[in-house]
Amino acid sequence: MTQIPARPFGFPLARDRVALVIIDMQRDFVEPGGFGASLGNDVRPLQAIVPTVARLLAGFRAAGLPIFHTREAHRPDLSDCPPAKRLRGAPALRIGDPGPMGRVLIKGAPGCEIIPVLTPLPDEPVIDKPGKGAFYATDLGDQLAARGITQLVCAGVTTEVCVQTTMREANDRGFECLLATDATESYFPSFKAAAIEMIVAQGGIVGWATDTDAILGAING
Ligand code: C5J
Repeated sequence: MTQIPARPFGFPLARDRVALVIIDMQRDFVEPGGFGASLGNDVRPLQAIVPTVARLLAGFRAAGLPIFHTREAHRPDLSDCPPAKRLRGAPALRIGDPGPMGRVLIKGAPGCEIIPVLTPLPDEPVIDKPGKGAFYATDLGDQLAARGITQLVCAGVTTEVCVQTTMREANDRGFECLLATDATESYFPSFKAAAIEMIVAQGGIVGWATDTDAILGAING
């Protein structure tokens, strides 16, 4: 078994049971002129990780390992968006409102699409999720079980919201999760740093963390 150097200790990679999950690299979160930017967030840190996420994606493709993509995406009638989610957030622009790239986080809107450079291949499932976590109200768990996957390498945005929520959901379901620290980002640097510390705290209470070079070195080595 290959050990990937990681915090809080080496990640015990099982090549036949690992998948990459790229979370919510959507135009509305990452691009200038999208939903995230229109709320006043600086999207430059999110743009800066795009080449690293692309490298991680290419590495998994080259190794022939499974890849899943997620999108935070709601039905046009918002029947999958409870008031607790719809009515909170910045009042200026909420989920379902007409935004700069179409209706915010609604399936089919241009802003809801994954950024072009990370476009999924036809055999890479895209999980549309109405929650922050990728397991809630989706068939991700069933899809992973069907392929015998028990380990997840996680990347994407934002670290402390959808990435961390997904890792917590996965950890509770028995998955071993490794966060690619340079392939995830937040609008708030201190939140990203804190999320990484929360994940690896107490002997890896949520999972492991390391960088993309360490992951690619192990899977392509
Ligand atoms: C947020 C996400 N931050 N993908 N979504 O609302 O992290």
